[in-house]
Amino acid sequence: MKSLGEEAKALIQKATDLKQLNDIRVAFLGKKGKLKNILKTLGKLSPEERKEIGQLANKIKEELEELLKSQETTLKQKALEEELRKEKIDITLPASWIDIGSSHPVISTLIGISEIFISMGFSVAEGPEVEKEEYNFDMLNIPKDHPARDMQDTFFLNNGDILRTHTSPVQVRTMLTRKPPIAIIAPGRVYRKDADPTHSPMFHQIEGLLVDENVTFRDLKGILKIFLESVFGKDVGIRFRPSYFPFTEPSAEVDISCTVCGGKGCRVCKGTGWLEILGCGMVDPNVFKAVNIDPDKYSGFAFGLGIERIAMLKYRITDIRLLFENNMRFNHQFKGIR
Ligand code: FA5
Repeated sequence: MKSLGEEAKALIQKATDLKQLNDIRVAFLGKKGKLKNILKTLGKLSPEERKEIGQLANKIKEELEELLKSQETTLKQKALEEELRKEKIDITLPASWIDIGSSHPVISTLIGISEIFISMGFSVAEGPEVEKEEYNFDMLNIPKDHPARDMQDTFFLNNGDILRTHTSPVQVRTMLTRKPPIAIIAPGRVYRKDADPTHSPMFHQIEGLLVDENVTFRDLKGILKIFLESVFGKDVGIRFRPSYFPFTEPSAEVDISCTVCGGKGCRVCKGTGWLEILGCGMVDPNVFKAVNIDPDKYSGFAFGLGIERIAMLKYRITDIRLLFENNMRFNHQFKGIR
């Protein structure tokens, strides 16, 4: 029995994992274990011998149990240390790169321009991109045979509606629902059958409309001068050139001195030193009549500008299509720029 105890102790101390330890426990102390087997033979001994051997068996059992317990603690501790070692995270390794998004240059230009007009007291109005011909053309004094209505220029839907070709229908919608004084801007997407380095089939415009008593062309010039100087700087040259829009009379187009050559003449401005930037004019009395505003009492001005055109001039982008390709290497150049 003593040598059995020694054998068990040696095995317990050599055990390298918890399973081995359990096998040893079963082999020596289990119901059919070696110690139990010896105790079964005690019947053959005298009562004194039985007592002595019984006490010895208990002592060996207690010693083995104690040893098993302490070895189990040691092995559990070892297993835990091994697990922690495997799961250890090396916080000195560089982290994987997380790319943080930013505003698209068209959107940041749009927000920047809107903020300039909002600071002058204009509020923001919106209208639908799928529009009625009535609002996009008729009520803006654009005759039925005007070339802009041609299938070549306008996207028509099967039900006769169109994709708005400019933001000017928001003027009509606003004047139908609100009475003067009115001072709004209407930013949004517009659509035309156009595609080349400076024209895109979908682009953004900002419409401006101010209606009140005694509004003059001078007010229009003043507001646009403040706006253009805020975007392009105080030194920018500004000129108003007579033009024609069916919904304004008189009408003008506004040019700024070329942002690339500073007015000397280059490829971008086609040698003229000037770049066209927006259309504008005094609201035509026929438009006022269509929306039930008295043209003898009220006057107003309107303007419309292309956001992409302004973004291109501001950031010297030479092809409008770059703005819509979503090439991240291109877009990232404008991170944090307003
Ligand atoms: C108009 O759309 C008028 N509604 C502007 C207006 C409003 C005039 C109120 C008077 C009063 P126009 O077609 O010129 O005008 O377009 C205005 C601007 O949109 C242009 O100066 C140009 O910057 C931009 N633009 C026009 N077509 C495209 C296109 N296909 N892609 C990108 N920008 C364009």
